[in-house]
Amino acid sequence: MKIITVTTQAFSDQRPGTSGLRKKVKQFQAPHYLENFVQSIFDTQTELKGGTLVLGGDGRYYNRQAIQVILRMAAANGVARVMVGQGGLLSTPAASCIIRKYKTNGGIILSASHNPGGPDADFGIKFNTPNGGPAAENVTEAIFACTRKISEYQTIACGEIDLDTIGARPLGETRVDIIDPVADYAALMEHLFDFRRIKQMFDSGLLRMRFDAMHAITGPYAKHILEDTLGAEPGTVINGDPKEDFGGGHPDPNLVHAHEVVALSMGHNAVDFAAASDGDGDRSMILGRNIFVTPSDSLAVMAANAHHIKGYANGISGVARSMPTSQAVDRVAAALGVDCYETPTGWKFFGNLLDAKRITLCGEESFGTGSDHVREKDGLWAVLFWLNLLAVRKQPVAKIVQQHWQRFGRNFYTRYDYEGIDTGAANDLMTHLQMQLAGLPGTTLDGYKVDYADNFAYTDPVDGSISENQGIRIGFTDGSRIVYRLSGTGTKGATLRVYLEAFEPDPKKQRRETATVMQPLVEIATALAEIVSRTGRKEPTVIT
Ligand code: G16
Repeated sequence: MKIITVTTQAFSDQRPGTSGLRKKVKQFQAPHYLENFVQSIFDTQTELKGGTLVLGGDGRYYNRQAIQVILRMAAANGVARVMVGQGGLLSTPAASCIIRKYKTNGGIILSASHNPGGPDADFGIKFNTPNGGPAAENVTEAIFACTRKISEYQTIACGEIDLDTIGARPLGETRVDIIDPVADYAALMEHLFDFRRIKQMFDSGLLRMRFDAMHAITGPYAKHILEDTLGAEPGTVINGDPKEDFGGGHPDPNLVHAHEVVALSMGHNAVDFAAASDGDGDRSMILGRNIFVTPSDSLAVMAANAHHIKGYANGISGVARSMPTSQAVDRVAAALGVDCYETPTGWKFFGNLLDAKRITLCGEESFGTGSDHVREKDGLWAVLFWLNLLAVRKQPVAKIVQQHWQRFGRNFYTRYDYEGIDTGAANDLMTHLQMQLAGLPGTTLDGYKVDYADNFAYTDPVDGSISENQGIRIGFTDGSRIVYRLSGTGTKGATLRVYLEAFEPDPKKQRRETATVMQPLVEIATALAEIVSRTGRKEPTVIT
């Protein structure tokens, strides 16, 4: 096998964001763009030489081509073995599961998650470390530093590698294993959840559900687990065939983009339980009959009910949530007497806490929940957790959630996204907020007294690393909050996220409409940041 060294020039824009490097497909197709980033992974993650790499993606446009490029470079860089999901497919949580189960040296996951796919849409790449989780900031910064000075990369010349036939084959000195993308993940789920009980619930016709795979990666996983193994009726999984452009849709499981399954969960003929997952299978949206469970509430309900679930029956060691996620789970942690951590946005910040066994469950408002079973958030896992809970408690979703609010209080929650705004204007808006922080505590905004106002910084309790500038928090004395952040996952301009939360302990007031309850906070948040004049937007692009 002849190794070819290709001369290249560095790009200046390859710093990974919240979750890896995400750009337009066209940018990744530019000569050397993908190769430079991949070589920077091999140059910095030296244990991959002679080691094992897991490789797969969410099946979006350019997935197959990128896998061919990476396999050739892996062979040239002396990787001993590459485990590739059949067809180049691996959901993000399945990749995490496989990295851990086979004690590999890490994985490369190709995905732009919930962003649209297709020739004019988005692509992404991220490296997961041997613990199965997204690389921590010191690793992504090292990869970024390498991309800034790279001058050559290694590859080999070879024909198209067959990605579709399961089995092992040589590629130069490297062994390529094409593996079943579903089997290991499905086995892990069966270990965690009471499949017998869930199957009984489906067999007895007590529960009708729909799962929207949004033409993305979870289709094959959901069909195998929900329909073939657990006996949910055929047709339970909708939009279950992965497509390179996600059927032209936006595979983001929220009330706006997953409207098809939302509609099936509302009205007289509504199903009892519904859910959706995203492009790469790590996000989840949970719906009951005529009720949307916010991701923050879902995390809190899971924490409060974990003892009902086989895999967590011995109790949970602690919980964590990202800073903008509602404080609902904090109240559960207090009641259970376990620690609760507030981390910056980004699943990578949960890794150390999980590895150190300080937490068992964690989650984010951005439709992600997970546990110590892998080191990624996990969409189908969340669905199975709820199914197991429904099988045990034998109550509708709405009842379970309302009883939770009665016991712990309700954290009303909403998020306003202003997508694709001018980057300069977005940065100026954040600076404008920053400059007001010192003067806010003690003042009253439209009847809400400011308790604290800061720019969130996090010191990792395990390794002491510090992450600053993680979003502006304004907390009020009644427990409500406004949080502002700029997204780290967009590919066009800037996205301003405004997160709003209000606490209601009185059960008689917990059934009010979220929009009505949040309106005063929306007005304060909009005025304080001068959103309309600074961004030119009267309304957000998406409200979730
Ligand atoms: C990623 C991260 C999450 C984060 C989300 C939104 O999710 O893994 O931790 O909450 O992006 O981030 P941002 O607000 O910066 O856009 P995913 O599902 O896109 O990989």
